[in-house]
Amino acid sequence: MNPRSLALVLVLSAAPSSLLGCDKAGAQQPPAPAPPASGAAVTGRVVAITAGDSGFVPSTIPAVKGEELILRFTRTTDSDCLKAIELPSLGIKKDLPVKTPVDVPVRADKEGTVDFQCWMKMYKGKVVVAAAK
Ligand SMILES: [Cu+2]
Repeated sequence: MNPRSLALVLVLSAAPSSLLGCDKAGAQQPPAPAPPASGAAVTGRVVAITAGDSGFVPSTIPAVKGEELILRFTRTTDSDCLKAIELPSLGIKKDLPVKTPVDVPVRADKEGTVDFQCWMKMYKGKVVVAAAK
């Protein structure tokens, strides 16, 4: 056996064990950390919105395209009318416990309006997204 073929044998015999080691290392990796709780990772302008007997205050929220908002709804009425809210265009529905702020992140990624409303579609409000300057 000449030195060149010996080297080849060494490479070939080393390959499977290095692959095995690679697999083993992969299997031993800890699972990816759990994603943060809903809303925790979103940063943006917080807009406090009161959901009370007269509906949403404010009911119109101006925004600029590209902006990230956190709509912080606080229900101040015992009325079941506002026990839940929805943002149909974003497919978001959330319960609104009394006097408990509920954050709804909204990415204003296109011009137009993003409507929000009580679950009965009685009270309504909207985020109005304008073009970035
Ligand atoms: Cu309602």
